Amino acid sequence: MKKQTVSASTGMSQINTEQLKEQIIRHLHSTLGTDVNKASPQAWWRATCAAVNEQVYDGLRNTQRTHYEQNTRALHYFSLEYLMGRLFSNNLHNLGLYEQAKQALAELGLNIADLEDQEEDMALGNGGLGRLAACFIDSLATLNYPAIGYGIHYEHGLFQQSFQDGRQIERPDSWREYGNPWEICRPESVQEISVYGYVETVYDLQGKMKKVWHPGRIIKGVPWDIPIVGYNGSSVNVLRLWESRASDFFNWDVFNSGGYIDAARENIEAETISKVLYPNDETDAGKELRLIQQYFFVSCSLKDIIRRYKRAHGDDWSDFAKQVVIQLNDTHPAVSIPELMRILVDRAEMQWDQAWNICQHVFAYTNHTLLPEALEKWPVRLFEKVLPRHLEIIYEINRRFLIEQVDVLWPGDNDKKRKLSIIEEGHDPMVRMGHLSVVGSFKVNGVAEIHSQLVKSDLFPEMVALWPDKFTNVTNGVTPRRWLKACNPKLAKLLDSKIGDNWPTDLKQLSKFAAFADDPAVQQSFMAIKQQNKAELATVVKKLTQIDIDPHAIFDIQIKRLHEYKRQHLNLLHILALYRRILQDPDYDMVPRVFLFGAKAAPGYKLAKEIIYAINKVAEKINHDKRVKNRLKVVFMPNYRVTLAEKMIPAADVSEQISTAGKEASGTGNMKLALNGAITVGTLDGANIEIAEEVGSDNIAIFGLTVDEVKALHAKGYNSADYYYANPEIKAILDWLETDYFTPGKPGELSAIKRSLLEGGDPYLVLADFESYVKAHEKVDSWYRDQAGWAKKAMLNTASVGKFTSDRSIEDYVSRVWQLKKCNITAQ
Ligand code: NBG
Repeated sequence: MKKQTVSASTGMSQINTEQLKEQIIRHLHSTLGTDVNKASPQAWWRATCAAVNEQVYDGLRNTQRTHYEQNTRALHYFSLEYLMGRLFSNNLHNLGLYEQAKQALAELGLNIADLEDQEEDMALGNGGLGRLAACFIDSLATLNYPAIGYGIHYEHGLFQQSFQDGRQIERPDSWREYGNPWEICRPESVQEISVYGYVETVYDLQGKMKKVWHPGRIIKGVPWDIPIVGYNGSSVNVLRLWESRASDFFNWDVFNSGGYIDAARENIEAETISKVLYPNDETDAGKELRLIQQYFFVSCSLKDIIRRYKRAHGDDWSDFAKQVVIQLNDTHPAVSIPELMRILVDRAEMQWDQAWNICQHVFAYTNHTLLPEALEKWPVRLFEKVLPRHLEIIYEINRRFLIEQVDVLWPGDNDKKRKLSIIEEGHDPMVRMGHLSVVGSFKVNGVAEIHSQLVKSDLFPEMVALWPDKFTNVTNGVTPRRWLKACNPKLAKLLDSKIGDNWPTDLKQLSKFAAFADDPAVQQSFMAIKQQNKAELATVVKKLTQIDIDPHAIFDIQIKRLHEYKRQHLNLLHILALYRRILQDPDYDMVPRVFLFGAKAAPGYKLAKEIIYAINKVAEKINHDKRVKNRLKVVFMPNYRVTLAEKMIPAADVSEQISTAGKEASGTGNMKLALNGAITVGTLDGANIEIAEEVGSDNIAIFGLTVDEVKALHAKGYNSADYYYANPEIKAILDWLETDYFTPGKPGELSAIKRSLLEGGDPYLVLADFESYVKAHEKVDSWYRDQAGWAKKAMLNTASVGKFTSDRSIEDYVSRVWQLKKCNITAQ
């Protein structure tokens, strides 16, 4: 075999096409046990993954050794969700091997795209929060920060969605039914954790009181490591996901006493913990199993961290907070605060104050939503049952907080105490996880400027009075490696040729592309690429939905979880308005438009499912109506997920970011679409505001009420019926939905939307924003008629959004929160 060259930094081999080919065939033989003559696409894909892993593991070993030798401070990202998507092309791109692999496979008679399609999405998340975590771990590795992601190894990720007569059907997702080539099981790092049981108060010989928790169940956590490959020979970090199993110890006892069936039942119960991802986006499930999931992964992870710390420091805890920082991705992992206290106070026998001091220097908390239904609260009685000792610890944290902090600033003010207490009083007292997270963390951040402001002013104003320096902002970002370079190779190449190829790790470089925005030749190349991407998407649409769409129409895309606050129904009302105008005026002049949706609704979220149904029914009607003459098409893509996003985003002309102002914490799809040259139709909400600042008002269509106007309208008293009666178009559309026009023979089938907007009071101000939304779209229509003008706007979008790389977010976290040092990886 030819000698491999070795990259200076990580020691990852830089192999050529010929060597890669040899490796793939070797793995086909020795790893897959098959032969070139009979290998299935799955086998080829797995053999290629194995070949890729040879490079990955070199980097992994070097990274782990370097981190160990340098005993670096490290970030521990705690998240219940990681929406990874596929890793095949991502790993190839980050290793700098994509072109070689494409070539090697071609020489073996294979198409790399077909192999890519062999991989199931790793959908261990719901939406933005989980995808953000995935972008962040990509950036952390790329920037050479020592970091580890901790989460749950769900057997079933987010459900698969299909439509039956327009209605959402859910099916379980089995992303690793036949194993997953990227994960490594680490039996040597198994942990055991406890739940249930009771707490006993005991006294030692000196009369010192001690609390002893006698757990009711022991559960085993088995770690699976997914190597996270940084871009261009940087670090290879790890995402460690815990799978739950019955503890051997526990089962053995039951088994020995003849209880085979009981032992089997215990097994199933223990395994249930990591069985499924809760499919709720921004709602709090509040179920016992969910609390156990949270505690399970947090407890396993803390034990893992402590094991690693002790290897270097023994029982000396004094450096713990110097070495370890833990980021809580929303309140989901907040139970780690009392868990660390329990370990320090009960197990390490540390004084409370000393333990609390460590905690308060270890944890930082990111808030991702202001929606009240998403702010986690756990019934005290549930906590008591599942985690009795932790409840006691939370009471003590709360008692000290109320006396030492709240009562000092507001002496004798019981209202303040009631409002700030970690325990919410009432019939069914609750543990407020947001309060616990703020009290137990040294930093709290929101995810876009406006959102961080609202966290301070509306959610935790008193906490800000107590700790003004605790609160900060880190605006979200997305990895340009996946969301431009890998998913839009043609645009990536154009950028390489015009501004050089440093932009994937230095996205501000994109601003140089602005110099070409008036250049007709570059405009044409840019638009030709968009056109090709649209044609490719049209093929995907045809395959998945049998709907023909015209790549010359405007592709207007709304992709995100289905939620009333995201207002897919506002989009629908606009579509109905256009349809009605066309029917009323056969010559209605509009640039042809294809409205594309992608969204999953939480299975228990009725209205969200009704909105999907309504869009599908309206689509059916419009797409078959000859009178429309192809001016309008509506497509609801089934089973929206990362892989579909990668196909839709490069093909978008218009990006719908239309949440009610104040409701979308940040959004990250908005960034991906703008990066790929789509023009945003959006409200002044979340990161839209910062996108508007970057791209300039000529290159974005802003509409709707502002946060302050929304507040003022609610304060004054919002009456949606006023809009219904005042605007004949609104009235006609809503009434139309009640007829059987879209559901022949079944009037009233689509009336849930009208009901929510009228009787339901229209909580998300759809009707209030309708007119201004329609106007924004008229503006977009007129912009598109000037193709050169449009090209310029689109190009300026790409050129102006360098701020929104997740590398910048990570650098912000590093300087504002984590205080990490880069660690360059050395080869041995
Ligand atoms: C979501 C917000 C998005 C934001 C992502 C990532 C939750 C609880 N929140 O606006 O709705 O972009 O978090 O920060 O999923």
